[in-house]
Amino acid sequence: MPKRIFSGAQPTGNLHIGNYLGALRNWVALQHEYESFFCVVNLHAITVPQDPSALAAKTREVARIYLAAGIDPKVSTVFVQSDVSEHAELAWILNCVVRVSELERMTQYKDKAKKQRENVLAGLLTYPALMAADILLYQTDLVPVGHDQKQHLELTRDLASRFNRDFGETFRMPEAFIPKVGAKIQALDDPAKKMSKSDENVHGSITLVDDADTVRRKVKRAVTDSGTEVRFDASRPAITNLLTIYQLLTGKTSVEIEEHFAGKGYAQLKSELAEVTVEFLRPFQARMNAIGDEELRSTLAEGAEKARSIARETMRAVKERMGIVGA
Ligand code: ATP
Ligand code: LTN
Repeated sequence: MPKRIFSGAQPTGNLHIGNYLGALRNWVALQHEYESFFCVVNLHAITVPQDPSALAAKTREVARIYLAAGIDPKVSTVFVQSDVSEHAELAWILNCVVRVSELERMTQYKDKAKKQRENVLAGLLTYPALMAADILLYQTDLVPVGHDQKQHLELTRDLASRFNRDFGETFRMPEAFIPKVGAKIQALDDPAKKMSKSDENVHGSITLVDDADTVRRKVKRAVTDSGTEVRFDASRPAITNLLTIYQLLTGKTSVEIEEHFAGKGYAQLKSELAEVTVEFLRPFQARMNAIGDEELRSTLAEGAEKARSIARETMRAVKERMGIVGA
């Protein structure tokens, strides 16, 4: 069987350069080496309340973002999670494999539950079972994600090996692919927090749909550290975060970048970072807008068809092993 990749992003909020640098750009780079499945995970999005029409629009926007980022639908399978009902079906089964204690230990659940206070939906707790279903349905080898998904990946592996042990070899063991640089882009307004789509403060992230003036304004407002030197330095997290974004967008090495900024101050770094980001986003947004509605619809329909044929086979094996049989 060919080596496979699966990954996805939620159609909530606005995708930001953290999502791009931590995840999407690696999907693009890896798609030629693996058989790849990139999914818009709309069933994950509803684990917190969503406005229905906004969710539908975001689902299509995220698919456009995948394509604009360079996912080639001739090479990779791009689809929407809810178009392949096997995701929900396997999620239910894995909900009967995972323990509540395991789910309650997930740090993302704990953080998000705190924000929802007493209105936490059951789906927010069981979200990792759905994520494991996404991955295991396709007999995935590699899952390119940002650092925040590491714990979910470890749980997915635990569930795969528990299922294989209890019911017989069924799932391939997936591995996380977390990039060395860019796996955790921090918020521009607070380098102690990750850049996040669900942050109420819009100044924390540069979104992939921001216009040039917005990008310049956000970079200018970004917090900096004490000191003046522009260097990669763990004790100066705000500057190191800006430098990391600059590094990934320019493809330069850290040594080249430090030489370039030697004797220049934070203001120079900000102004160059803003321009590099604007120049990255300009063609990106042009590509997004050039994708026609019909082209998008047919790409997603074909993707769902391809995904379904593989998902169906895994489900058949899962049900047979578990003794789930009907008439
Ligand atoms: P939220 O921040 O609202 O929880 P999210 O951005 O983490 O949302 P997704 O859209 O599902 O949620 O994330 C898509 C991908 O982007 C995942 O692989 C995730 O690990 C990665 N990612 C998210 N935030 C960052 C970040 N700040 N730096 C690097 N990668 C990130
Ligand atoms: N939970 C992920 C999104 C996600 C995902 C997946 C990523 C859902 N299913 C399967 C990789 C593989 C997040 O980033 N919030």
